[in-house]
Amino acid sequence: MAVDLEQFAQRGFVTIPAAVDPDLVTAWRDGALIRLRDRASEELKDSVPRSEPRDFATLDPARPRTWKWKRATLRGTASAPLAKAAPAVLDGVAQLVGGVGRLRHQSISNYLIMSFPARGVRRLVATGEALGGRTPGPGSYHLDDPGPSMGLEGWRNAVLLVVLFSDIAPGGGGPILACDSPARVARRLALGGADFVGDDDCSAIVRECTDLHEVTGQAGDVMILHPFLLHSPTTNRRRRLRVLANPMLQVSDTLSFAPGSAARSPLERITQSWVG
Ligand SMILES: O=C(O)CCC(=O)C(=O)O
Repeated sequence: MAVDLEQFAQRGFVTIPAAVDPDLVTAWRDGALIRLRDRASEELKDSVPRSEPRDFATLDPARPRTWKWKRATLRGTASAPLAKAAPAVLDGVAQLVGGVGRLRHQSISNYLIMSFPARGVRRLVATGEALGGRTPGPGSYHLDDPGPSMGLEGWRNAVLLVVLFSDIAPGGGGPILACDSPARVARRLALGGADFVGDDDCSAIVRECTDLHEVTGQAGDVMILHPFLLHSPTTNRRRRLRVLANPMLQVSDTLSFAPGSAARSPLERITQSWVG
């Protein structure tokens, strides 16, 4: 299935439904809480609230009452080649970056981010009920791994994947994508001296964004995001544990994002078109 380049140019992302091998999705999702309980000292990257690895020993995967955290992230301890685990994603990314040979890595890992059902909030129960007015404040939007780049030169980050390992209903902790941010981020970078490590540039841009999209979907769906797409975590107001991965895929050379530089791919051409 070819990626809809028009949608990618307009909204900075495309969705590939049912893209990941369902057995892998089940194994990694179902293993997540067990890894957290049994191997937190080796495999926990961080949690909110911050906790000692031994605190997870009382977590019972079958009893949500014992899930005392808002979020927890597990390090990647296993990986799977995209060609086998999610071939349509590899094809889509290759189409965007100008060929699979340009990618530095072609795999996904079980680096998983869990968002637990929040406590002390009004819980959403009806299936159609949306996030409503409860959108996150501008300060929680960010770029992943912006590195020290202050301009459009030197970028290797090509696409950010959002890989759903659990079904996510509206209000179920799916991140919010600021779909009209990538062009704004590109234009800010083109001016030079940008700082996307701190909050200021991110917040200023998000305040201007109007196309905010809450990620929802089925386990196995994958969104391919432009690396300049600002996004924010949200509170999980459902009863279901939310599990996703969001690996960045890089090219091994650098991307020609600056207008006038030699674009080799739709990703570069689209980015240049945003700057004009
Ligand atoms: O967990 C999420 O909803 C988003 C995670 C995220 O944005 C990140 O880890 O950078």
